[in-house]
Amino acid sequence: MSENCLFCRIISGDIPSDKVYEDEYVCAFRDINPQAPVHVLVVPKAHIASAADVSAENSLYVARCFEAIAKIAAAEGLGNGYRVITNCGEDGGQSVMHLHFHLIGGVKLSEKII
Ligand code: DGP
Repeated sequence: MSENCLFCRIISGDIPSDKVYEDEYVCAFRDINPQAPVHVLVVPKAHIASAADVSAENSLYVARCFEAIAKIAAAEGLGNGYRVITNCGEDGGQSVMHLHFHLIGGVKLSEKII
């Protein structure tokens, strides 16, 4: 837990959020500024700053995030597909420096970058 980190404070319950999933490793809550009908942030409970900070020591958290994504997507009715995005660092457009995966769906998504 990092005292100054917004997502650590959401995980701890210090700051309220609309949580949709939680387990020992993962917390997931709705994005405050949704870009699609379903827009959930899937966040490791360990403070990992970004994708650039994933290592052999903490990669279990990342694996658990993707296990959670599959469960949340099913629970949110995204059987027809969805997109998972992580922004990394300044050039990648990351604004909150706690690793998170945007789970986006509920509509036919356009604006593919890749
Ligand atoms: P990124 O730009 O990839 O670092 O994504 C950060 C996301 O976090 C952005 O889509 C908006 C969301 N966000 C920022 N502050 C809050 C908050 O206080 N609560 C919730 N639920 N989401 C937030």
